[in-house]
Amino acid sequence: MIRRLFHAVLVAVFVAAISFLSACEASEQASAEEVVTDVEWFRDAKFGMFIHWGMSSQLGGIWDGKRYYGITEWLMRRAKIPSAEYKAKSVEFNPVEYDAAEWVAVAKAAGVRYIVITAKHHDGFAMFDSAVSDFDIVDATPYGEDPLKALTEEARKAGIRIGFYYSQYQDWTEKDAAGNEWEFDPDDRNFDRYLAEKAMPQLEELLTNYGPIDIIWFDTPGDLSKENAEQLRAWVKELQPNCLVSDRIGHDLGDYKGYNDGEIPAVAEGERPWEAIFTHNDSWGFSYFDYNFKSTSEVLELLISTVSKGGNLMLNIGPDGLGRIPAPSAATFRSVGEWLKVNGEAVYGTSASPLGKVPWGGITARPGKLYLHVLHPPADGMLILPGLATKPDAARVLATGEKLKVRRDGGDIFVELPASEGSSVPVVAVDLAADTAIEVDDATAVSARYDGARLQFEDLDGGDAELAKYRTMHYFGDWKHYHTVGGLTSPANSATWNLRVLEPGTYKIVLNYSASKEQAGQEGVLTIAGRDFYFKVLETGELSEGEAFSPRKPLMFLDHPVAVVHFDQAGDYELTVRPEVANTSLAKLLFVDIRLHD
Ligand code: FHN
Repeated sequence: MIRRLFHAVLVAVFVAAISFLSACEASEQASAEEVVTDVEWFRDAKFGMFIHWGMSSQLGGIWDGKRYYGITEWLMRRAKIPSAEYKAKSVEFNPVEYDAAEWVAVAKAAGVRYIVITAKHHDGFAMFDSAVSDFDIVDATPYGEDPLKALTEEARKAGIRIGFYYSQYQDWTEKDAAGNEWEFDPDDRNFDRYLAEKAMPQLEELLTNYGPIDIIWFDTPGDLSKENAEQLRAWVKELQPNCLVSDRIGHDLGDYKGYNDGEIPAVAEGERPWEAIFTHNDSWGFSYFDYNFKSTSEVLELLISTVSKGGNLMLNIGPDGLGRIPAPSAATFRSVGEWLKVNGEAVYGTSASPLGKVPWGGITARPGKLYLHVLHPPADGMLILPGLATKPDAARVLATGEKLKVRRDGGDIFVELPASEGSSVPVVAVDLAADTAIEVDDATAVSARYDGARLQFEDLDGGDAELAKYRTMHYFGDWKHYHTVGGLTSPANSATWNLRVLEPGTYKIVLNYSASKEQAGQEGVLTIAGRDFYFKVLETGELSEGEAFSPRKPLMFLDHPVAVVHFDQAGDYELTVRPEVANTSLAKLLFVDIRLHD
């Protein structure tokens, strides 16, 4: 077992002090040419609200009586609607029930620290008063008002940062922009002209007429040149030096890192602040037929998974054509906010977990403290803190202040959560002793109290497996991401996990994978506690001949039990998976489950 020794508290305090000093130095040194944007507010914000709202919200995914399942803000492109016809529909967009104060009240109650709203999406419709184009909410609709004015004012009053989404590359009503090949020939496109005549002037409006704007959220950079992306970035910074630019400006020119829609990274890359972007149901814009709204616990799980890896979660809502936030979204955001009201200390301004993987939830940290977010409370309440070598000074339930016992058992430290702890997702605040040492424990704890354990790519301890990422849609555009263990092409390639079995027990070992026709039939072997268990990969899902993988079809994952193992004593074990003979990559292995087998 590999163990790395860190003096976490000292390191954290030192790092915080250094970054504070460098921030001060940086701001003193910043000259007019070299703009240094403050990203620290963003790093600390942790929870944001994304709002997709435009004239497509009125259509809600329906055109000419036909339902277009999937993300509704793409309706114009999916139905290949001619610009003139689409534009003519703007007379039906009359969001008379829009109430900026009410939206901000929901955001405030939810505890979000920033809001990003679509100022212009790919359909080219401006949700603000634009002198550059008449295709905007003030000039082209009976509503005739600028909703962004009220929203920015209300957000600022509530102390919530505000950002504008701006589609810089796709604009389906403009022949010089990208995305509308059903009407315009891409060879005739003059993108520089589009930038000069529409995108840059509209950005100037957005960054001049609404006070300080915290983020310009660019999207789908496509084949936008580096020069164009630099030009856009420079323009934003010239107009508002403190405005952050999202990652999807392209060419790695964003002020922070962003991941794909609906993706939490297996392992966050680098030191930059980052954002995971999810929508509350499966569509970004309002849909008449998408009811797959995440529950409060699902949102909390997303939030905790993100913040325990050091990132921010920006969660989207899609208000309807009248300007109403869908009731399930308002309710869920509000109840997430209830949780944050008592547990916010464990979220805002925290950093990633310094410990190894925990089977009961996630951990966040700040100097001298750990926060244990208990998503899956074990029946006996014993929360293992893998890698903590020094017994903490104290532990208490954040919501109630109730003091909890901290116990050392063998080499491990456990916090005892009372079985009676009623709150959904309780959080425990742990005060670390001044000289706390953290040994990053790479092994995954296996115990009956956690019903076993799950091993994923990010938990690998050895071998030479590679991260194989797949994304597929169910309906159009509702991307699902899978981080699988790949690269197992020969017996010499193995995926290895270290296990720390906490007490004797019997477990069933289940591989969860997806396999194409090509992968099916290959033999693999799982080795544990010195025993080899052979298996043959089963085909999952129907794929047409020669088609290994299609991002437009759901990937089907199968539970394939391959072993029952009895550990007759607690201790360290190694589990490996490898192909028996050289072939194509063994399978798209999503996880290995070690399930209690009583
Ligand atoms: O094409 C857009 C989509 O409509 C939506 O705005 C999402 C939100 O992140 N961004 C693009 C796809 O990644």
